[in-house]
Amino acid sequence: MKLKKKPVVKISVILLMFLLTSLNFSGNAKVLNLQADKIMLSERATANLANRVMVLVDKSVYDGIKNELNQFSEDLAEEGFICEIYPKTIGYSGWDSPEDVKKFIVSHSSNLAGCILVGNIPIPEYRVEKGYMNQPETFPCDFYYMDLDGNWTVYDEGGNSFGYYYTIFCNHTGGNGSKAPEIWVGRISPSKWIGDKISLLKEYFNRNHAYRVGSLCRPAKALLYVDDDWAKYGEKYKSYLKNIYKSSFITVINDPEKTREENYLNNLKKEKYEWICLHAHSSQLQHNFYYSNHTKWDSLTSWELRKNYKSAFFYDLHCCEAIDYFQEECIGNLYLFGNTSGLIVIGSSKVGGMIDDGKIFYEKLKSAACIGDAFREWYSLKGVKYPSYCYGMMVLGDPTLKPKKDEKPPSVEITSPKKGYLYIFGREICPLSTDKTILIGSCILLVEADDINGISHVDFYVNEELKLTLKSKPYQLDLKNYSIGWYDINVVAFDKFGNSNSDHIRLLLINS
Ligand SMILES: [Ca+2]
Ligand SMILES: [Ca+2]
Ligand SMILES: [Ca+2]
Repeated sequence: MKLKKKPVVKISVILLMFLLTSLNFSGNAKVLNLQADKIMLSERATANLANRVMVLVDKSVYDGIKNELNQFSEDLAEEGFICEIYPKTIGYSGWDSPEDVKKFIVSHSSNLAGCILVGNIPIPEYRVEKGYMNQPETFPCDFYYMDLDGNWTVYDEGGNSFGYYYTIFCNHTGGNGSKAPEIWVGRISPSKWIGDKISLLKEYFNRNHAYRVGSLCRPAKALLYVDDDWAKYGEKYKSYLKNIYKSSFITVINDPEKTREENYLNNLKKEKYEWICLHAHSSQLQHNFYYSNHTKWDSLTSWELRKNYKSAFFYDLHCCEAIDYFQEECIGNLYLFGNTSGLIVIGSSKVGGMIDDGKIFYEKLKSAACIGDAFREWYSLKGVKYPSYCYGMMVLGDPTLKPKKDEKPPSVEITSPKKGYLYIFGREICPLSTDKTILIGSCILLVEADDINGISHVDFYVNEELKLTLKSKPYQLDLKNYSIGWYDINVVAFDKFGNSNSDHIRLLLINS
């Protein structure tokens, strides 16, 4: 039966009078633990960390990305960095060689946390006499820019196809300083092969901004993907990742017959993970995944990574040569620019990588202010000791980033009954001229709660007493057993990181 409007209004007036004269009125229940987003304005300053960041920009791309770089600089300032941008011509009239660039960095190194190299900044190379298979190896080595006071012997130098002088270094010693790095370095340089350089750089800095302000986000989940030759170390590697991700938020895939190209790609395409750690045999342009008892393999090439997947933000590649900058279209660079979410890629330009499989890096990252700081510490403690295995380790992307802790509370709302409405037997009748709700007959209270990292549970308080805890949907409380009277109902939703948020309703129940 459809109720006519007039009698309902009469009922609401009568009930309103009851409402206003009610002795039970006790005001709003307190809001529990409502958290706001935090911005740590001077985290680096209070922690007494070096806080200058220099962005060295290839002049040929600078004009096209000026606005994005200014935004980047403002974003870094919000996080306690002082960001300085230095555009310069690459070649004879500007930065012509790795030594030129290094000289510039050293002469501006006071309170310097790190450098970000944008565009075709000269690539230092290093030569080890006994590299892979005990043979000499020469490879890109940005570590040369990270160590500001050690001694690097020139092995060879000359003109190269990039239009500046190449320099190959060897025999790195502490000299009058130390072999350990003083700063971190990150390289952001798309190749023409991937797409239009200016557009790719704009997109990179735009998503960097989006990540910082929270509009680009993923669940705090990591994928640890380990191919056959390291499969048995899956749990060990997971224990490293546990420094930054909750155990239940780390997916380990290490079944040798499962770890294959297609399976990896399917995981890569999901917007499920924030961090991907991959252990797989690789070369500059591909990963190889073994199967069929290690007798066959299939390959994922960098070509296949040019598909604009909305993949993870952070990549830790335990993959030989994945960041070999002799190939600008190396697979590492495709993780950074071949999709719409790459922010940082850590990997090696040579055969080898992190000799401790990242143990120290992840331990440091737990408390480090940014990935760059943890990476620099890993080099100091591990990398410097093993030139022939570790000196190819580099970071592509912006090392000031770090996976965010989830400090954002979930959303929670009592969607029914609505505040300030009259209900008869659960049916919404009309709004009242008050924010209190009146229920004639029983009703089910419905709550919607959501969070990027999932809801742990929802608590229902009735007149400040915890009546119900629900760990899964639907989040609802049936009021049928409650007798006539006034009720303050507070619902508190918790996400899986312990952040909470609440909603409240005060209602009059007229029940039989
Ligand atoms: Ca040093
Ligand atoms: Ca496999
Ligand atoms: Ca959250």
